[in-house]
Amino acid sequence: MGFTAIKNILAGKYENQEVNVRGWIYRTRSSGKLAFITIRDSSGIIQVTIAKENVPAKDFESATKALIESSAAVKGVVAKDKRAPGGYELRAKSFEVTGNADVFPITEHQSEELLLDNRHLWIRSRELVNAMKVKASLLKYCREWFNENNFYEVTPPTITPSACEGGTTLFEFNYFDKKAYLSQSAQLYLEALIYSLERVWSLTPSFRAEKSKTRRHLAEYWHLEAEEAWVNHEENMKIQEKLISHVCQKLAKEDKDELVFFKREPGTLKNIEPPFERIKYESAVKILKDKGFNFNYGMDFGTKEESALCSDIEKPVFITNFPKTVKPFYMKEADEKTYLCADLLAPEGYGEIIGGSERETDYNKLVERMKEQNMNMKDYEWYLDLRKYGSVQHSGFGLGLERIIRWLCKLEHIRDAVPFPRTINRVYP
Ligand code: NSS
Repeated sequence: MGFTAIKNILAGKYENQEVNVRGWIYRTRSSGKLAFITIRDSSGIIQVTIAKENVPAKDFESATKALIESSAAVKGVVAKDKRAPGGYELRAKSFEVTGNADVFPITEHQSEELLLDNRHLWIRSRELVNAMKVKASLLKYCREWFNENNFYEVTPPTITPSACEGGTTLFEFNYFDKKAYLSQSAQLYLEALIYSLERVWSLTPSFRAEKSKTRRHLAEYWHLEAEEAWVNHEENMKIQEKLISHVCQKLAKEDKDELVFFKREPGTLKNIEPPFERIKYESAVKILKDKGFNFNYGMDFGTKEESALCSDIEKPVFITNFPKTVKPFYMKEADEKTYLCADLLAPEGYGEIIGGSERETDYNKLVERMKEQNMNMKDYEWYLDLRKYGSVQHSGFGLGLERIIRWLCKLEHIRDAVPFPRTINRVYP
């Protein structure tokens, strides 16, 4: 007889049947001849009732002695019981403690720091379990969308000789006595790959030495990036709209329990359908001024400005045509002052989740811009080659997975969108 997932028992599929369940002790309480032990597996939590006379004597003894987070395998009969959390309980016939736990270092109401020090254990918490489930679904639906839309998944390097997003957030390391950097973005490599495959996407860790402490920056995050040949700025935004909408529709349909756990009403995700509003940076500056911000044309948005721009909207919004002074060298110009680019801001004040643009295809313009920004041309020779051998119009974007999870799951802090967060003052465990 195999093992049954707790979720399926709670769904009412096994009433009065004998099942085997395995998992970890979540809560435990006993009084004389009766023990109530809740067991959690990856799918849910169920109460097990152990009556002393119904199980072997050694089982009762070890079950009542076992501390929370001990692992256990239980055989029992499923019974409907209103008093049990979830409406069903398991009446044990046997209860084997398969791995005894020491006193668990995490109890209720712990400090944030203690939880982070014990992250390897805290990832068992319901909040992190549910966030990880939503993330797994998000990845599944993104992959599904790219597969259905003629994109090739590719595997770019994460060790790089140069910056993509400017030198200030680069992690440098010693690479066989040469300087190398952890990748900030796969973009430049994806740009090279479109000449082979036309439409490509990749999922890689990206690294940013972000020196400020914020609730939306990680030093290591998961970056989903796409690059498309023969695609302009407007079509690039349409691709993003369709991808985000697909993911939201699927989550609203397939992942209700996890969303509701985070108080995310699935209906709000169903509404996320194209088109998303497009607001030019210039107009965004006016909006901010009207809201009382001391903000001038040419400045970059910080957390507060972004939040103000997306706090009372229900669908994501594109902020387009940023001034050249606040964006990297590779974007195609819209006019003398601005680029053909867009940041996608999530609703409810969560801020930027995607950055994208059409790319500069003109060799001379790129060289000129790189010189203006004092970039080391030698490091980018290969990238400039791409403009020499069959340059084509192309565009792309990068989506921060943890940023999206933070929005979808209404997380206070981005670190809970990743099991082992890397931030300015934390690299352990
Ligand atoms: O810097 S981005 O805005 N753009 C790029 O890296 C482009 N080279 C992507 C491309 O076109 N292929 O970063 C893209 C997204 C951004 O919108 C955020 O969602 C996320 O990456 N991002 C971050 N997430 C978490 N932590 C940090 N520090 C972070 N930085 C960017």
